[in-house]
Amino acid sequence: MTSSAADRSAAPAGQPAGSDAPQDPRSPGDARAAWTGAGIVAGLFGVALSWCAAAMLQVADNPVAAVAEQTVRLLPGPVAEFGIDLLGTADKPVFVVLILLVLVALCGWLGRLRRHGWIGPLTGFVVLAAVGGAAVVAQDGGWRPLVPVGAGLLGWIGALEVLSDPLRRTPVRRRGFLVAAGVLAVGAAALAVSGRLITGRRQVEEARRLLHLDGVTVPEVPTGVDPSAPVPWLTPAEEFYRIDTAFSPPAIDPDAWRLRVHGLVDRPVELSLADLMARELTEAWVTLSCVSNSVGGDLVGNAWWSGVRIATLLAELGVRPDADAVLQTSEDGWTCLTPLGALTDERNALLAVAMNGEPLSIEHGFPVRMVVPGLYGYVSATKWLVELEVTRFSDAEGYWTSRGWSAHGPVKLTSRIDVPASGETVPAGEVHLAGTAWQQHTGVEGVEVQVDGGGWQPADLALEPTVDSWVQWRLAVDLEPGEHRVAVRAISRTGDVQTGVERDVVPDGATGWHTVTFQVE
Ligand SMILES: Nc1nc2c(c(=O)[nH]1)N[C@H]1C(S)=C(S)[C@@H](COP(=O)(O)O)O[C@H]1N2
Ligand SMILES: [Mo]
Repeated sequence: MTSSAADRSAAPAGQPAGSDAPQDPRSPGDARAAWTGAGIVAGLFGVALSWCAAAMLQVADNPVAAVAEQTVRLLPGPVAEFGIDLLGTADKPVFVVLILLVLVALCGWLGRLRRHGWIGPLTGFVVLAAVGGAAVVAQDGGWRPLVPVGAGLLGWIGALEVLSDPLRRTPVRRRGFLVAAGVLAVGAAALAVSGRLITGRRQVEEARRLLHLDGVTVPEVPTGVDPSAPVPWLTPAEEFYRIDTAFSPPAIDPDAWRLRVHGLVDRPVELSLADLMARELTEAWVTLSCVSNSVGGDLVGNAWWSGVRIATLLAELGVRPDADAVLQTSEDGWTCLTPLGALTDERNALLAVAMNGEPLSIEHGFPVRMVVPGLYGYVSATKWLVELEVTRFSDAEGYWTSRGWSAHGPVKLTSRIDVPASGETVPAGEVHLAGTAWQQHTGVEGVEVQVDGGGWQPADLALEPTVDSWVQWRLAVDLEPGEHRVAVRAISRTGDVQTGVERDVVPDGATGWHTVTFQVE
């Protein structure tokens, strides 16, 4: 007990060891506590590492849970029943916690043994890992579940090595030890949280896969849109731009999901997904775009949305006359404030459950999000929606509005050149120009193209099946070899001509003509 470097340093000159000075940070008792602490921190780190590895490898059970499960199986029937009786449905988690406590206590003891060398703790770790390994194999079979066990074992050894180094120095490096212990503890917590997030997400993905949404139809690309357009009419979910403040997208269990609608309404409600699906479903092509999209940018996508019209719901709930806005809140706390008018007029403002004929992906708001044609996403398109509060602009503020963006966010008239790209080289002769244009809820009447600063020429438009979707345009022009510059502008169905004045995205969306420069050879 007194042979280690830590203990030698525990009796500095002039202070008798074992005197009544237990507060001395370098006393023997304190050294023992430090070694125990090292064992415990290393133990937690290894367990967290194995848990996270199990989650990443999609192994059904992590080693601790597997040991719990197998122990319950090995218990004599009456004992197990007694436990289940006593603890009810909490029996499993309680048992896992018990095993964790025993494990951590054992690791603390192995940490103390480390003072005398590696043989004791190594033997102990290997025995514990063997127990875990036996349990996961009994549970799952195969070699895969052994990987997390191995990772945990290496985690134990590595962490204990890192922690023993400062304790074995003369004098003991207290600071070094505390810093290492702190870093490993934070690392263990981060691993445990990631493991939880990964498993949570997997469970929700499975629930999403099994979810059947009655009445949702697969999109049929309308005849009349351009099948050979450089940017396809329908944007698949995986390619749809994604903008949110979520560090990792919330994984919401669709069975547990509720939408609370309250505020300035006569009859507040709380809806489950089943309640929502019992209502009439509306499906529509709607283009969604972001206020942060720069001129010519690609923060825009077009999808077939299925959902419930928010206007009908609000009408049933009886909106008070003094209301002029709806505050939307997401599961992750993000908010936006939407003009009430955009949610109650004839447009298809939807509580969307499906995108392109499938339940929303987790990234795009599963299980329910808002889609409001004509407004930028930051004031209208809340993903992972959980709450709607009918309110007033004078009483509430949304996430981005409180950070300098405009309170109202109507989509501006926009057009884009998709081919040729700037810097591209194309063969001389007939050059094919093509792109997209949009102003949701208003609609695009025409698109004009300007070549090398000349006059504006009308482009051919494909079908725009609804004013809420984008429209594809194309134009073939004869061009001589050399450098050329092409600009585009749209004309809205209300007769507005897209402005050439260049403005930045802040506070309410960029303006200016998209221009490309390319070589003809
Ligand atoms: N919960 C939540 N919803 C959100 C956001 C967010 O940060 N959090 N961003 C909004 C913005 S700015 C846009 S442009 C759209 C983008 O939706 P998408 O990621 O499905 O394309 O979502 C909106 N909904
Ligand atoms: Mo956005």
